[in-house]
Amino acid sequence: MRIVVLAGGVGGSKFLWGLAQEVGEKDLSAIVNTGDDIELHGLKICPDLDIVTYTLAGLVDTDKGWGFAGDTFQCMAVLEKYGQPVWFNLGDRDLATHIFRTQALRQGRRPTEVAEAIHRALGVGARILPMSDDPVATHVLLGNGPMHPLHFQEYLVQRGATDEIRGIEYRGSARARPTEEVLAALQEAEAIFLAPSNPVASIGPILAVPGIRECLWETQAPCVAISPVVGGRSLKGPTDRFLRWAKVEVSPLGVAGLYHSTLHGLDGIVIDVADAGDTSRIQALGIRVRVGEIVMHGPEEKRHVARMALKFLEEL
Ligand code: FO1
Repeated sequence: MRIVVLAGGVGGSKFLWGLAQEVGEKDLSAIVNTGDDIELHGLKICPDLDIVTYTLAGLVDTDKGWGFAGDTFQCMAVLEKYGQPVWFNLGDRDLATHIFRTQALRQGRRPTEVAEAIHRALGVGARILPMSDDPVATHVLLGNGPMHPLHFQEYLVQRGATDEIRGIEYRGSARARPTEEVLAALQEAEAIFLAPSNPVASIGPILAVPGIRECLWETQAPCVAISPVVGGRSLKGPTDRFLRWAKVEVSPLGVAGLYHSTLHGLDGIVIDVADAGDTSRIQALGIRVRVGEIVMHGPEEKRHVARMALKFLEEL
């Protein structure tokens, strides 16, 4: 079965890893958010693509959820001596990825080709596709009076996502086009999952690329979300803050409703036992619900969530 997963970084990669263990990598494609991409030290950094790649390659630092396991940060220490901003921690091995990517892009290779070269070199068999080859940069608008924009990584990492969000912009998205690879993956998909990633900051930029949402409107493939919210809180990061800004209830019901209206119909959602009370209200929207343990720490939990989602799909 050809499976496509729309994914952000840490939550998306955990779900993808579980799926890869259950169904193998051959028919698995990830369409990954690139709105978090940032240029630092003259290098193009694609955090979500790298998190997904390192996770599927079995190389990720599973404690942090990003970067290579066992990486060192000696280059950062020297950059700091040179007075360079070091708030975004780039490991020494991780830097090799950014150097290779930046060079390949400068030579004129497409971001999709470069992402493929990286994940193939690291031994990943699944297809890891940037949502677009065109640049999109997610910015968060802050401030009490006049609003000022901050790049998503500055908001998340530099400022710790503590400020109240006043707005969000997916800069460049209106001009961005999905790649042929993304369109083909969606058209050929027999099942589509929305990973347990931030619906506004991670899945939102993917759906904002003109053409992707339309593909999802038209697809015959079942579309199932895994809730990124458990018991009124984000599984990872500031998802709750972003949902509140979007005036979406911080619950599986809120997430299901958001996807249902954006996609003109969501077939199903996998929610945690802690939220079983939402079931009938989600079903009232015409969305099927599967309840189980969806918090993913260790490998067995990731495989369990994948198995549950696959079984749910069969029964839809
Ligand atoms: N997240 C942090 O909280 N602090 C960091 O210093 C940091 C560095 C980093 C470097 C490479 C990379 O691929 C990811 C990195 N992340 C870091 C994670 C990243 O900011 C976010 O988790 C994702 O963009 C959100 O999906």
